[in-house]
Amino acid sequence: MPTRRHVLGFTALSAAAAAGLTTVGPAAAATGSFTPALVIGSGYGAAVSALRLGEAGVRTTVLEMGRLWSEPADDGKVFCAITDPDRRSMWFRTRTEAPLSSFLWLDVVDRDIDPYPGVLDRVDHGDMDVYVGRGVGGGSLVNAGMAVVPRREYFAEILPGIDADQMYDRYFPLAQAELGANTVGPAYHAASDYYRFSRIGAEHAEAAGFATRFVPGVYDFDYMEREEAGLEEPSALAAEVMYGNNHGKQSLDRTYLAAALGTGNVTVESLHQVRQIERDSDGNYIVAVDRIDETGQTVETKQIGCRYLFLGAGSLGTTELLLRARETGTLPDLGDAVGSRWGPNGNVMTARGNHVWAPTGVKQSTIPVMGIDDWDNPGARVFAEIAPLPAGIETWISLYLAITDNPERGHFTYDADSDSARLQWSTDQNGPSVAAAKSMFDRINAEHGTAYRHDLFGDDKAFADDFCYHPLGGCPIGEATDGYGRVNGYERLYATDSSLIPGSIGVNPLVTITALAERNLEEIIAADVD
Ligand code: FAE
Repeated sequence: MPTRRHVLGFTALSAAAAAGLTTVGPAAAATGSFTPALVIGSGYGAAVSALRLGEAGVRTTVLEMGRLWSEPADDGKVFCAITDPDRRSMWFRTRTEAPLSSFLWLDVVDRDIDPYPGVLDRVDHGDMDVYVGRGVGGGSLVNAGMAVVPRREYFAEILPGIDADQMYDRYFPLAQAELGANTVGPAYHAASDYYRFSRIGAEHAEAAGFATRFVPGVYDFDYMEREEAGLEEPSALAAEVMYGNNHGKQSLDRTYLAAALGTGNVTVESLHQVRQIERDSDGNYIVAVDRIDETGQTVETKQIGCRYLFLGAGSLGTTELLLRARETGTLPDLGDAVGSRWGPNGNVMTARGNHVWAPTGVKQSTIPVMGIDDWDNPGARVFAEIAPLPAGIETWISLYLAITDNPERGHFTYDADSDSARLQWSTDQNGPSVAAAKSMFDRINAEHGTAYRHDLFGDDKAFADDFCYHPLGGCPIGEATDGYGRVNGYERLYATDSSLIPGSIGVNPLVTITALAERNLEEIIAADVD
C-alpha cells in the first residue's frame, strides 16, 4: 500500500525526469562534496539500503549509471515493447540482443537501434552473457517481477551462517510486503486468453507427473485484470516487460526508492557511473564518478567522499569495483574471496513445440505466474518457470526458464588492459543445468509426443546455456564479508546486493536479495552508524 512517503518520493522522481534533471532529492553531491552515506547502484540491495539509511536520518546519496525512467518519450511512452524495440531497449547498442535470437533459425527478432542508455544490458563474458537492468531501479525495471521465497532447506544449505528462522519469520515477509508481492487470481488465470500458455505448460507438466504451483509477483494483478477489461492502459498484456513496463509493475522506483526519497534524506543521481574507490587518511571513502550524457560521453568527473559506503551495483558491478580496488591497490587489504563463488543460479532456457491442437495463444501476458517444481528430485533439482513468448502470432511454443541446482562456480579475474572484471566460466560448467532441465523436459516431451525447438537460441541449440538472468555471487557473505555484508579488511564498507549470494538460490532471486539486505541493514544501522 503506497504511503505518503511513497507518493512524495515518486512525485519528486517524476518531476525531476520531466524537468530533464538527472538529480532527485535535496542538495546533490556536487564536485568535491562529502555525504555521510553513499550507495552505489539502485537495484534491490541498494534501494533497501537507501530507505533504511534515510529513515534512520542518515543523509545518503545513491549513484546510478543508468537513466531515470519516468518521463514519456515522443510516442507518449516511457518504455518500448519487446515486439517493437527502439533505442530505449538496450544499453548503448546498435542492434538489440534478445535472449531468443531467432525464429525458424531466421534472424527476425533483433532490430537495429541507435545507441542510447537503454534499460537492458547484456554483458558479454564469453561463454556466459549476463542480462542486467540499467536505470534508477536496476533489475526491477526489466525483470518479470516473480517474487519467490526459496525453499527453506535449500536456503539453509546455501547460506548456513544465516539464521533461517529470522529470515522466514521476519525478513522474507517484510520484503514481500514492501515490494508489493501479490498473486494472480486463480479464476482469472483459468479463464484469460492471455494465460493459455501458462495453463498448457502446467497441464503438460502435471500429466507427466510433475507438481506445479502459482508463484507471487510484483506486477499488480488487479491492474492486469482491469487491462484485460479495457479499463486501463495495457502493459503486461501489450508485450511490455524486458525493455520496461509502462504500467502495472511495482518496480523499485515506485516502492523502496520512492519511500527512500520520501524520507527527505536521500538524493538519487542518475547517469553517474562509479569508476574507482579509495580511502583517505581519515578512513573515509573517496569515490571517483563519471557523469555521462545520453551519448555515453563523460561530461564531468567527480570525487565524492563518504563515511559509509554501500555497494549495490549488482553481482557484476559490485564485484568489479572491489576487484579493481584490490588489484590496482586502492583498497589493497581486500581478501582473496572477492571475485569468488559466482553462479548463474543454474539458469537454462528451453522450448518445446506443441501439437497444432495445443496452441499457446496469440495473446500472452508477459508476466509468468506458474512454476514446475521438482526440487525434491535429488537427481535433478529443477524449478522451471513457465514463461510467455508474446510474439503476437500463434507459435505453439512452450518456453521455460529452468532454475537448477548446479554446484559449479565461476570466479572473476581483473584484466588490466580493459580495467574490468572478467568472468571465468566455461560452457561445460552449465552441463549439470542442461542435464537436469533435460531430464524434466524429456519426460514431458515423452508424455505428449512433442519435441524441443532447436530454432530459437542460435546454433541449433535446444538449451540456451550461454546467458543468464540471475547472476549471483562475487562477494560471498561470510567469506568476502562478515555475516552481515561488512567487507573484510575495511570498516564501514558494505556489499548489499546479489553479489553476497554464492551462485545459487533455487528460485528467482529478487526476494532473497531484498530480504537479506533488510536483515543486514538492520544490524549495520544499529551497530555501525553513529
Ligand atoms: P541490480 O538490480 O542488478 O542493480 C544494480 C544497479 O547498479 C543497476 O541499476 C546498474 O546499472 C547499477 N550499476 C552497476 N555498476 C555501477 C557503477 N559502477 N556505478 C553506478 N551504478 C552501477 O542489483 N529476478 C526475480 O527474482 N524474478 C524475476 O522474475 C526476474 N526476472 C528477470 C528478468 C530479466 C530479463 C532479468 C535481466 C533479470 C531478472 N531477474 C528476476 C533477476 C533480478 O532482476 C536480479 O537478480 C536483481 O535485479 C539483482 O539485484 P541487485 O540488487 O543485485
